[in-house]
Amino acid sequence: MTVSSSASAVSGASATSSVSLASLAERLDDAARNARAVPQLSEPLTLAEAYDVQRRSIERRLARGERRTGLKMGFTSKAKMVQMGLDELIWGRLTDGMLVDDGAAIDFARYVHPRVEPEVAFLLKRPLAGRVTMPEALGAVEAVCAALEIIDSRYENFKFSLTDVVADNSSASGYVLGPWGDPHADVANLGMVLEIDGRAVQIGSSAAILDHPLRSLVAAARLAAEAGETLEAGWIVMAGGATAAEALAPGSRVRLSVERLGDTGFTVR
Ligand code: OOG
Ligand code: MG
Repeated sequence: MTVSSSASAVSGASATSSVSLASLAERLDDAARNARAVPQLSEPLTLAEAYDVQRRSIERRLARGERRTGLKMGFTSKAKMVQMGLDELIWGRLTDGMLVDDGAAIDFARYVHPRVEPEVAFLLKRPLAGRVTMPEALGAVEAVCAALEIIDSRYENFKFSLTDVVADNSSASGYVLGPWGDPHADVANLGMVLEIDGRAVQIGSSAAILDHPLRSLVAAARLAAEAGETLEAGWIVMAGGATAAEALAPGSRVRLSVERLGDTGFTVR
């Protein structure tokens, strides 16, 4: 009797906490779907629980028919850390529902308060799991491209703690990929110019991304493994913003040029 009641108390407690993680995932998923901001989480979460909320929120998208396409890294540059006031590497999950075709138009109304940032993306031809070296990471890369990330925090005023942003899929909202290029192109220090409406609004270098964007891929393999994930062949890995992000507005015309890798862009309507 004592044993069974304490056993049910224990399972009751874990069920309650998993229900509440599920309800946080639902809250954040709904906020993204309805483009309506929510307050920062008042529930205290560990980092592992925040990633669990993220996983659950993405599972809701997968249950609606979206397909997992990769992983995004965040806070891989000083500029991004300074802009958002956080200094730990974070990551989020990408799905095909977030892909914006190169040159396409997005609807401002489908976002809460979208921003754009210049990145580099890798396409993997082989899985990467756990601790890998830079040469191993490079060996798994099929192609590299200039990429734009559309981030959109689901929290009011784009303000969050580390666990808030992780639970919110690290603000992942959209990604735009330029033409794929040679995986052996030296991407260590490429000039990057982000233009909005024909005006250069951010100028930077791929070296701002952990001194070399490939380091971000190495970190992605390690961090994903901590959550039991392998980076899969065919996945896209977004290396993280090289500069601070810029706010988007209806009518914005966005263009990114990356030295040697080429251009990509989109518009907002
Ligand atoms: C969090 C996502 C950070 C990056 O590239 O550093 C990120 C945010 O800034 O809202 O995507
Ligand atoms: Mg980013």
